[in-house]
Amino acid sequence: MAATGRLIAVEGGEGAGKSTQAARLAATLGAELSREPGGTPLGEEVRRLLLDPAFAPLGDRTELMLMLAARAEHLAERIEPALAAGRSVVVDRFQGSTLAYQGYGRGLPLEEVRLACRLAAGGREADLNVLIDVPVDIGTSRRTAAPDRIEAADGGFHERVRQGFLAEAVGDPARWLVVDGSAPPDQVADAIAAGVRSRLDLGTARLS
Ligand code: Z5A
Repeated sequence: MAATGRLIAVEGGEGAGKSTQAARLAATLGAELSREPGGTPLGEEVRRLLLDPAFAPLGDRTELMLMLAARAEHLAERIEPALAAGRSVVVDRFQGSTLAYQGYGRGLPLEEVRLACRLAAGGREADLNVLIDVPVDIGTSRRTAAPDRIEAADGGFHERVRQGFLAEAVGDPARWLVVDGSAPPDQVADAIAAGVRSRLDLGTARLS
């Protein structure tokens, strides 16, 4: 295990398989598993409000600020203490989702979203962002429940989100790993393990 914990974010659109793969990666690494929005009692309450269709339409800046309030608490209460104690954290969504959804998707100015993210996170960024990429129609076809407030946005929104994730990954290849999420789950897990192994020094025995 590395002396300092690492923060790995698993990112992607709806139905990409993030929750499935984040849990598998955390188990493989012996890392803590968490999610955003959420991860703390306050964050889970904010998540409930954010996803509730009863609050549609919600202002784009309101949505951004609620996402970031949940993140600030998540970092203070869980992520920073874990990293400081040498424990790695795998988080199901993080800053990449804010850029993709509130920036590219909702259309808030990207530089403002980046600035707000830095403020909320005290500059903390994921050491590695794993983007599980799937076409929007494949992700939507995996839906098993009624759409929440954000899932209910139109297909154009979700396509902008997908292209936004890909643009972020292309723009910062050292911090992003892109895997094909339309492959079977075991194949996706193998691609993620191999990519994480090649990018981060995380006790490679656990990933072999
Ligand atoms: N959001 C935001 O706007 N801004 C932010 O800053 C943050 C978040 C942090 C809630 O997130 C919303 O918050 C999200 C973005 C927004 N809204 N949207 N859309 P969430 O984590 O709940 O997101 P989600 O995309 O709605 O989760 P999801 O639909 O549950 O998808 P997933 O986690 O990517 O997939 P999964 O649960 O692992 O799998 C879904 C189904 O597909 C399940 O039946 C699996 O068995 C199946 N599956 C998984 N992998 C495969 C493969 N490889 N093949 C076939 N089937 C598969």
